[in-house]
Amino acid sequence: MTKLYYSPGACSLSPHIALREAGLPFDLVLASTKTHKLADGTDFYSLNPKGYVPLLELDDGQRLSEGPAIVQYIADQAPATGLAPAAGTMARYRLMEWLNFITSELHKGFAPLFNPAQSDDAKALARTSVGKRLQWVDSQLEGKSYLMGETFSVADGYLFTVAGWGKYVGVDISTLPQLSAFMARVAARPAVQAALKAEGLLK
Ligand SMILES: N[C@@H](CCC(=O)N[C@@H](CS)C(=O)NCC(=O)O)C(=O)O
Repeated sequence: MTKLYYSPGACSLSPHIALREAGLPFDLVLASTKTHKLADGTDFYSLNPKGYVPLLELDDGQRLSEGPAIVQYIADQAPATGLAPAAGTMARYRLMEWLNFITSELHKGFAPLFNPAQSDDAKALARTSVGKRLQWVDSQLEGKSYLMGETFSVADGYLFTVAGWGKYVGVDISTLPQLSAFMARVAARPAVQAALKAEGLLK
């Protein structure tokens, strides 16, 4: 059985949503980002030397890390779902363009805000920079239900995960109408509700 190593509400929520949207069977395995241990005491570094979630373990024992690669792998297991356009098409490169933007500009842009060692000045800069990026995302959602148009893709699950961190670290997205509507639209999807419940983020 495929395993997804996750931590509640972390970036691993993105492949978690993708697995549920794809309708694939999987086990969800808690890997604390604080202790880097599994519930049975296994050192998570022995599974992923980089120490971070998400990590996907395939049926044959291979392990795949890095969120953007993992979600594309998942999408390609269920091509009929449209979670990713076919490889080699221009639309697939557009999806990769979004995934790379979300991972490098947004996901890592939020990182200083979760780091207690960062100064207030560094955090203020990070808030401004992430805020600008999210403003641009808001403009890109104008007239569209999802980043790629009317079809939900793995980039949407990733954006939903990362933009959802704003409320914990003082990045207000309520002033961004398209992004706010997008967040509500994605949150209402049954697979997303199920993922949030499974991670204990929704009653
Ligand atoms: N480049 C990685 C970054 C993953 C990442 O930042 N994971 C965080 C949670 S959102 C984590 O596990 N942090 C704990 C640690 O690095 O020890 C990816 O895109 O998958």
